Amino acid sequence: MKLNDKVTLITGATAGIGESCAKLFAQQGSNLILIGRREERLKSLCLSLEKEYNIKTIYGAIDIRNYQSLREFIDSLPTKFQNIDILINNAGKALGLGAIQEGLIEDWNEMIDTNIKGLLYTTKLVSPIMIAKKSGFIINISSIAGIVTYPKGNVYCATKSATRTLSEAMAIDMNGTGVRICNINPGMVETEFSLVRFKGDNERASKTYQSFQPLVAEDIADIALFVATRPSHVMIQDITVTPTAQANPYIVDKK
Ligand code: 8X3
Repeated sequence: MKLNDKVTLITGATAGIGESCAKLFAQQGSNLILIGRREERLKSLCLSLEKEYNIKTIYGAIDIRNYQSLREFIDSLPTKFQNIDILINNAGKALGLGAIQEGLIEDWNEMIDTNIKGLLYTTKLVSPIMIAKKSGFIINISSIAGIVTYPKGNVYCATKSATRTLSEAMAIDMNGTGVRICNINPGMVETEFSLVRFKGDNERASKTYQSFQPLVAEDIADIALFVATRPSHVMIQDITVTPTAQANPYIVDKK
């Protein structure tokens, strides 16, 4: 039990990397605050993790684009959840894959509001708690798309590039406070990511991960756990992780 009695807050916890982090951190004894939009999923995840790992959980069925509801939820956390030790800023999405000149304003807004503004809102609410106790860890889930811009990725790539920049900014601005920051840039991970990007087109989504072995959500959760369990003088700042078959967004060894 590496994280006994710690409190970890995870956004986008209902599926994929967020859900895997919840499971892995619970397994190590961390209590959990799970945020997501799908209440039924959050409820059953919390129940099963409490039962299996004997930890405490609380969930908020919140869209992180809504600063007011996020603030009310965090401000009214029961005492035992108030001392947040680890924040995993995971919530994020890609919507559509198309040329910028044909882009949809509502997709752009949703990506920018979730991936950038939602991450900022959560960080603004949680970081003062960490700074007050002179310790904490913020893990931001960015993407290889934030390092290499690929065709038709435009706004999604921009939001992930912003995530990397904000991770760097957090490390600078919180230097000396005891709060550590890590930015993780995953390559292709098979989750609901492509199903969301292609708006429910299952065939198109599953093609993304055909003919090579993609990463799975647990691979990223495993890295987040490693990062979060280093001694307090060690801050891993930036990690890029791809499937062995992927060199960059363009070069994927598909058999
Ligand atoms: C997900 C990875 O390469 O599909 O962020 O953009 S990629």
